[in-house]
Amino acid sequence: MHAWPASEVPALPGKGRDLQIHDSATQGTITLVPGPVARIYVCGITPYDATHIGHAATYNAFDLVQRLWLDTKRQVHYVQNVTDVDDPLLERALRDGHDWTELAEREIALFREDMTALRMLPPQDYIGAVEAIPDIVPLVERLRDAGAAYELDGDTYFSVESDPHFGGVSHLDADAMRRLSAERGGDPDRPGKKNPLDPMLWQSARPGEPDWDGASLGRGRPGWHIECVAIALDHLGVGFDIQGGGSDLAFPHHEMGASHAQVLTGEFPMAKAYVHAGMVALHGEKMSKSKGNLVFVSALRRAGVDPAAIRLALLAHHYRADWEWTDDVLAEAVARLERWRAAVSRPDGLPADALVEEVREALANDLDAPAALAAVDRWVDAQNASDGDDESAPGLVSRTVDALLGVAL
Ligand code: 5CA
Ligand code: ZN
Repeated sequence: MHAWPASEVPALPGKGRDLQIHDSATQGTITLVPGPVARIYVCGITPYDATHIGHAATYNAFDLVQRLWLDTKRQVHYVQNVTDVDDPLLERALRDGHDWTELAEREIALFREDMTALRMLPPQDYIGAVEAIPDIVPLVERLRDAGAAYELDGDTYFSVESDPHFGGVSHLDADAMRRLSAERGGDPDRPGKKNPLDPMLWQSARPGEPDWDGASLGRGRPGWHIECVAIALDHLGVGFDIQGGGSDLAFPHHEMGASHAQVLTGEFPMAKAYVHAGMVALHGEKMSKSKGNLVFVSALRRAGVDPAAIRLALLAHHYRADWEWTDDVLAEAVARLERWRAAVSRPDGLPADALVEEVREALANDLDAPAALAAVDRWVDAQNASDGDDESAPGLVSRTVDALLGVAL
């Protein structure tokens, strides 16, 4: 599947620092020192509704990671999936009388437009679940042959007890796991399972639903967690630097994925760091497609909001915080964008070499985008209040904000 066009990333003088990032698996901050090619897998959308601000905030966090790594003069291998077949997508298509493939295609197209407008750098590999089925089936067969999967009325389940490290990504107790499993696509109450938490690896064909050739598994469709494991292992291999997503993916999705990969590769966890972004809320509740309390990026764009202002609104919140979208959040971002643009549109200004280092330092410190914005604010305020004569300064600030924060001034 094709991704979206990359905006150019200006090169900055000097070199960025290595990223210190909070890792859910070790429950602490670790310093990531990738090889010459940094490897990241970010869980993509389930395309049954348009990109909302919550999605945009999560992808913004991982875009910062990519920009930081590029600034350390590494290459980045970024993989993202699209869950283009799953229960919520099929249910929405059925509810609205649409063909599920057309619904998915339309929403993926809109997501590409939104990502492009927000200057999110694209993944090199943008892979749909459907196109990954030929890679998924043999992995499920291997799990079964290793004794880590079992059949229940034609469906194939993963046995969480086959992984001694199970629980090592999300660190939740059994009650919380059971509750979240029911909320997030699992079926803990289905009779006959060995452990209520066991997730589906391969669901046998159901009447009225799409199905594919599953070789010895029979016709059917893939489970959600094995989808991301297959795509990640296939394109990045085990031991890649970051697996990322919103905090609602820590359990069961990333937990189950790490367990699948442990049985398949002997390594745990699959990624060096499990990075989780906070949840964006609207009117006091997590923005979610299932609840419908959404602010769409595309709707804001249609209403004439500058995508750079949307991006600044996202950057004003630390990626790990849960926060609420309000009109004030957007108004502040619009005002900040105007101030910044005025400051860099002058022909000269205050030297900005120190600012480049401050932004680098802020981002390397667990992606502290609010601290980076505060540093730029300080330069902008001083610049607007003085008459510096460094002719290279406004351009350097523009390039810094563009390269490291993805904001075009
Ligand atoms: N396709 C799966 C991942 S493999 C999925 O979770 N799709 S999604 O469309 O539901 O979400 C896409 C990404 O946006 C996920 O990382 C999810 O954690 C994140 N996300 C969803 N809602 C919010 C929210 N309100 N705030 C922040 N991030 C969110
Ligand atoms: Zn995923």
